[in-house]
Amino acid sequence: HSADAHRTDLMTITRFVLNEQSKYPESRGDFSILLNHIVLGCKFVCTAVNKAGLAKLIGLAGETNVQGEEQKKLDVLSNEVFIKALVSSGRTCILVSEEDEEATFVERSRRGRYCVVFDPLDGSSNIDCGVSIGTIFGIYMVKDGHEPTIDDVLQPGKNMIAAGYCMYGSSCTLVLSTGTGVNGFTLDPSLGEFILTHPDIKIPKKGKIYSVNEGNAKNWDGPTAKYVEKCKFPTDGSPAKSLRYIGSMVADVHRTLLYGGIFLYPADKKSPNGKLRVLYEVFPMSFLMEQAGGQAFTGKQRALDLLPAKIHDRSPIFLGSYDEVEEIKALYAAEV
Ligand code: AHM
Ligand code: MG
Repeated sequence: HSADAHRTDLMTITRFVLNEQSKYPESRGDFSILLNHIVLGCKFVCTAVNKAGLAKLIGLAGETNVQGEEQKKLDVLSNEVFIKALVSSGRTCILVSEEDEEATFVERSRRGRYCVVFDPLDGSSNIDCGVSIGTIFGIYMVKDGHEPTIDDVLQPGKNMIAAGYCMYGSSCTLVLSTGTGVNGFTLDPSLGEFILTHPDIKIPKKGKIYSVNEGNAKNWDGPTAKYVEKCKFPTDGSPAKSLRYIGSMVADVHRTLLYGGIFLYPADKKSPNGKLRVLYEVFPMSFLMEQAGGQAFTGKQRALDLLPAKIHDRSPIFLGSYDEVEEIKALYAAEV
């Protein structure tokens, strides 16, 4: 009988979040409305990504569409969709997107209490060959009714009230945390709904996989180099780790979350702050990792304690299974 119940009593992401929010008497349903608009953006991007190969056909017909506009690149299109969905939700006041140099301040008449930082389509080097890509987002809340300023988003990641990502992979998966654990939802294309498929995700305490762009090895610092060397040639009798690197943060982090292991984008001589952006890449993923029982470290401190000075700041990042990040921390501590 319980198997039947699973199939007929579908826990959609909307229902799940409404349930969660109803635990807080002060909740006015604003968060659920905001999330619905993020979900709409994810569904749109999912459809667009699935059609990306076919879109080329239209392009071939003359490189311009009926309106005479040049065909928009998928990342630009995704950005526009998210900005418009978030503004029209009426629940946001500041939006920070990887695609836009400046933050968007929502006009007073459509303003709400939430700030959303996001990368609408991360891993764009993977678009043209059909490899998994994703959207990453983090949410802050402006508590009192003051006039929003950029300092409302230049906040440590630990102040986020929610974070998540959507992976456009062999299926479309949305992973979300509102600060009480991590849950995964898979898009049922026939229903157009995200259904709870991965309740209460916990990352394995130890991992057998490391994930890093080893092409940068000649420029690494000592602790990173030592850690990766140990992955390949362990000295404590443990088996060597496997290397998996997609080059799409959402996909690499998703695998790390489900299978355990570690994902690294360290500093190197050429990029002393690494590559990944603090606000909308490092913070949301670190938030999810901690909520799943893992850790996230910058080489100097807990990632979620960072205070970004500018909206597009970068930071080195090591995140994943608790024990793996402990090892990295020990190597960095031994260095100073
Ligand atoms: P992007 O925002 O230009 O797509 O770059 C971010 C991506 C991440 O998804 C991924 O983890 C990283 O860049 C890979 O970088 P590299 O090609 O240097 O290994
Ligand atoms: Mg990115």
